[in-house]
Amino acid sequence: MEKMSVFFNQKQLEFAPKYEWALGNRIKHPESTKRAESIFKALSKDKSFNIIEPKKIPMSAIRDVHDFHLWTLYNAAEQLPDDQEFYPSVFLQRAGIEPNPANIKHAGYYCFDSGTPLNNKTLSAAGWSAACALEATKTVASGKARVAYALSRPPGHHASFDTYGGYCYFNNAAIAARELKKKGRVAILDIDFHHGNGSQEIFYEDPDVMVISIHGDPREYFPYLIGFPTETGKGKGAGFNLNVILPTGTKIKAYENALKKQVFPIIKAYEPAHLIVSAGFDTYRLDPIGRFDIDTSEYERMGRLINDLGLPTVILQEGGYHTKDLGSNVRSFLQGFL
Ligand code: Q9C
Ligand code: ZN
Repeated sequence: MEKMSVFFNQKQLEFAPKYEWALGNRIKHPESTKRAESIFKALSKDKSFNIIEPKKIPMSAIRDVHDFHLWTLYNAAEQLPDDQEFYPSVFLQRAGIEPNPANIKHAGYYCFDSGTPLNNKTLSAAGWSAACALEATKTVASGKARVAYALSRPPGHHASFDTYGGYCYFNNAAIAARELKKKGRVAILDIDFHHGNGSQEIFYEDPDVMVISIHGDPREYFPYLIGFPTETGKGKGAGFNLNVILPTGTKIKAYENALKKQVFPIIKAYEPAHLIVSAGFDTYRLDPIGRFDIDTSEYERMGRLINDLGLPTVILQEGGYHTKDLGSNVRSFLQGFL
């Protein structure tokens, strides 16, 4: 039996955000280390998976996608004392001076929400998360496997070229897409409950990377200001971005319909050489943040449908905040590819 490669580095667990400010309320941070532990546990006791530790943070691949100012800023955060987490107090986009990313007080220039803290472990964890994504990508790009999974945590799809937010610091899907672009067209299918605004922005004018996101209505849910069906790409990228909004309470039947009727025909017509799945599990019926109604066993069906596209596929972990069931949900989804 062929095993699926899974990429994860224990160093990712050293970053443990404590709380977020959610619409003015201080809540326990949903993106806890328990998420990755739940997934790690579920996959390590299943013989179908082979867990591999990436050995190097891919600085140049990160530089290919992001303004180096983000790196400099996270690097400045390494000077914070243990256990202090930093939230900017000022979010001025129309600054009177050139922002200095080495000054953590300027973080608000790069940060777009109040849920994504910096501490002295952020850079390392986000770097190793990107490493997982790139190793999974190389495994697929080299033809060593048709499908691979990166336990990329912290997640990535909300981070743009020069902004961070939504618990995301480096855009793992974009890092994967840049690598895969060397071998032809790439499609990113984002099934996280939230719109993948960072991925959309990075490839908005790029006809060689199509970005498709299926998500809850931004008029009601994060990131509020972006993710509408009218956003279809720009310049050479016009027509290569697709946003599909599904209603609160969406069940597997309606989700499947959206995949089969709206999404798959577009992917097939595009004929990508590779597929990247930004796999969020905050669509789970018990998720504390997302508001869809997908059950554990139904993720396997979702996985199988995507697998039936027959494309070489890199699966990247994004959201999913019901920590107890997250591992089973991921495992179920990945089984759909086996
Ligand atoms: N009370 C991802 O799933 N805050 N990010 C929500 C809920 C932001 C989610 C507040 C949600 C970001 C990768
Ligand atoms: Zn999400």
